Amino acid sequence: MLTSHHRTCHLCEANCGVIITAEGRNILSIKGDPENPLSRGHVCPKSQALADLENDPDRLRTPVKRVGDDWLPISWDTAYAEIAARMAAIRRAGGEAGLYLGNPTAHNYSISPQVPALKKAIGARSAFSASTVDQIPHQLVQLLMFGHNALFPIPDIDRTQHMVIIGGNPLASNGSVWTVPDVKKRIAALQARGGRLTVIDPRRTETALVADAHHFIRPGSDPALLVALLLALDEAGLVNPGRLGAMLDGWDSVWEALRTFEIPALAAACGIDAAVIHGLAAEIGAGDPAVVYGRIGVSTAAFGTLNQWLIVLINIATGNLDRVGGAMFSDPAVDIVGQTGSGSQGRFRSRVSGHPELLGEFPAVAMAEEIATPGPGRITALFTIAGNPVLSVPDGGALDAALDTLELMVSIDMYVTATSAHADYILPPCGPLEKDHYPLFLAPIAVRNFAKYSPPVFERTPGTKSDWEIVAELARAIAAATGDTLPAIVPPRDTLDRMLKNSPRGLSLADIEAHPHGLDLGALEPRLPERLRTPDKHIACAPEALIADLTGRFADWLAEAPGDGLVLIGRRRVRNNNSWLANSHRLAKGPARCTLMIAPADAEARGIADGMDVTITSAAGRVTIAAEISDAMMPGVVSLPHGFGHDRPGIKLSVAAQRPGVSHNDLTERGRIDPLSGNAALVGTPVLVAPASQAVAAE
Ligand SMILES: Nc1nc2c(c(=O)[nH]1)N[C@H]1C(S)=C(S)[C@@H](COP(=O)(O)OP(=O)(O)OC[C@H]3O[C@@H](n4cnc5c(=O)[nH]c(N)nc54)[C@H](O)[C@@H]3O)O[C@H]1N2
Ligand SMILES: Nc1nc2c(c(=O)[nH]1)N[C@H]1C(S)=C(S)[C@@H](COP(=O)(O)OP(=O)(O)OC[C@H]3O[C@@H](n4cnc5c(=O)[nH]c(N)nc54)[C@H](O)[C@@H]3O)O[C@H]1N2
Ligand code: SF4
Ligand SMILES: [Mo]
Repeated sequence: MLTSHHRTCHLCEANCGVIITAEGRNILSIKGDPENPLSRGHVCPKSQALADLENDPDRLRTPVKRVGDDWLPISWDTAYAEIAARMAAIRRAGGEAGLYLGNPTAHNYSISPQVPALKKAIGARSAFSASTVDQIPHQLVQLLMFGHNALFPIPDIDRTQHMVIIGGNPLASNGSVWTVPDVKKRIAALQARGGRLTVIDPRRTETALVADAHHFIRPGSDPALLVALLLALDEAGLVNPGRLGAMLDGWDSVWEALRTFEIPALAAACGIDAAVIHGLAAEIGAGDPAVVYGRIGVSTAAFGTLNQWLIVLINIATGNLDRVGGAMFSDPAVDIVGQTGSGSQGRFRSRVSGHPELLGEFPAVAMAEEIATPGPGRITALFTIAGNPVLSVPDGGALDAALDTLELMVSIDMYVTATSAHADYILPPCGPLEKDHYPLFLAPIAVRNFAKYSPPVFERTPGTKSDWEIVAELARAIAAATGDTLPAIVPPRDTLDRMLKNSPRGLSLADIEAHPHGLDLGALEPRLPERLRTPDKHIACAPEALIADLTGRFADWLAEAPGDGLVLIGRRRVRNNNSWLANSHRLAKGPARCTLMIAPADAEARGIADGMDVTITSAAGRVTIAAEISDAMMPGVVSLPHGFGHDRPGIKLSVAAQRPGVSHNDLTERGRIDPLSGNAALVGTPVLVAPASQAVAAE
């Protein structure tokens, strides 16, 4: 029998509506849902991987236990009992447990409500997640300025007249911290109404190619551009916060700090002409709605928090924060802001490097040292949920080695990956289309207020479990073994229904289920000052830590002469998804995607020809991969995608293994972080690049 299912693609933040047609369990087609109010029929090639994931023979179907180099299928009860007994013994002996939550936990609404129970059961002091290789600087800035870490300003691309994208490539990524399906059409619409897109990126990206202007920038130097833009606005008399003026605290202190800098030196430091900076300031300050947005290239940088703060300041200075066509706040069906604490900072510190906790977590870069460094409090048991930090976190080689020293490691993952290959037990969730879906964390950052619930497409295969059940049941088993008690498990649909009803819109899950294409809750509307969570409903423009970072660390950096060697940045391609979709037949097709892009002059200076194998060496490690000579690269900058390296020992990904690539994070350094947020500085790693034949000859 043919069945048709309205579903949300959960693979990336865009949350496109799809229509899946199936005959029994055989998927016949996956198409965009034209009636989805948010995605309007858009899908990208990755949507087709939903079928590959469901059917992948490499996907684990039962819990497995490591026996030597083999994996022995075991029952859930046996897995829970053995893990619980081992964890209880570790706790009795005073051992510490750690937890890593990977990116897909943000796309599975039912997992996170169960995590606190597991954290309690294993007694974990140390939680790590993908947040600290990603968006934590946004959250810190929002906590400091708006009073809640989850108050994300959303670029209102559909109504702006000038969008500036700094260090983001939504044409490949489909948008991030910005749920904006079909961004290409939205950009075309912006241009059709006479608006402009400017892209600032060290690579002429897919997004740069459709932009009205693109400027190369020296990796890591973005605060120089952002400060210069603010000063240029000021010089031209274009600082005009408008109605925001009454809400601004510390505005004068901001300018006092900014005016210690001068545009010529800043322009020289970022590699963008002063005239271009003045021109851009004139455009975004002209009074039409405009919005500046910055993503991975500026978040995962040594000045990540400073960058995000300066971006908010520009949007304030031009009167575009909380303005139609500017950077706006949502009114989502589930209001996370109203139902969670604002966020914590610095309540305790990590054992080895003394990193302050932020939102209850330590930086992901600290995981390896917390496992490897002997002494009381050392992590000897690690639980990973939907994460592959060996490939995703700086200095994967160090983590690789550290994981082997653990007494117990449990991975909740459906594959044997570079990370789960180290586990003692792998507990796999059921197929992705056997789970329900709600965009709990993504709907609140969407370009329209919307809600969509997707029931499972297929009935659960007998004997399989959803992630949330695994986390909840494992927690209870461990608690029972250690003599703790945990509250009864609340099914996720009930939690979701309660969160919906407790939100200002007061919708129920049934209300949302009545709209299989998704429920449009309207365009974003101005929400300040009511939406602010600061005690006085003011925006704290001059957080002490940021002023100090600007006038201290950044000023020192600016005074230093720039290095003249190559620096490495990353890239995303439409057909990749972080470390894990490489096992999809459909996505793996086409040209090799793990290549080192290098500018023609840099290649020539090193005797590198197109397609030649080159070695890339950093302070953390060395890899060898083919070069791709491209004039899309800024001279002095090379680009390598992350999430590859699928030939590490033990990995069982037969499609991915055919073209394994190398891991970018064998080159990134654990010591390069943004000290304010603990975020990894993934961009701008100093590297040496040489023909592989020379490296061999030298050894
Ligand atoms: N050099 C460099 N490194 C980076 C980045 C970069 O730009 N450059 N980007 C960083 C960013 S932004 C992120 S978000 C991180 C991501 O890094 P991670 O947090 O490690 O996430 P993924 O690489 O997406 O790995 C997801 C893992 O979860 C499994 N998985 C997928 N879906 C599910 C599910 O539904 N349930 C369960 N239980 N498991 C599932 C997959 O098999 C895979 O092993 O990487 C970061 N690392
Ligand atoms: N197809 C696909 N889509 C994805 C993902 C994926 O792996 N594949 N991952 C998802 C995830 S987890 C995330 S977080 C998002 C990320 O979404 P985006 O941030 O849009 O994705 P990136 O392609 O990493 O874009 C970062 C850009 O920053 C540039 N850049 C590097 N260094 C600098 C710098 O110092 N300054 C400036 N100004 N720019 C710099 C890079 O050249 C790159 O073009 O994508 C999501 N969507
Ligand atoms: S853009 Fe993202 S959500 Fe949309 S189809 Fe592609 S992977 Fe799925
Ligand atoms: Mo991410």
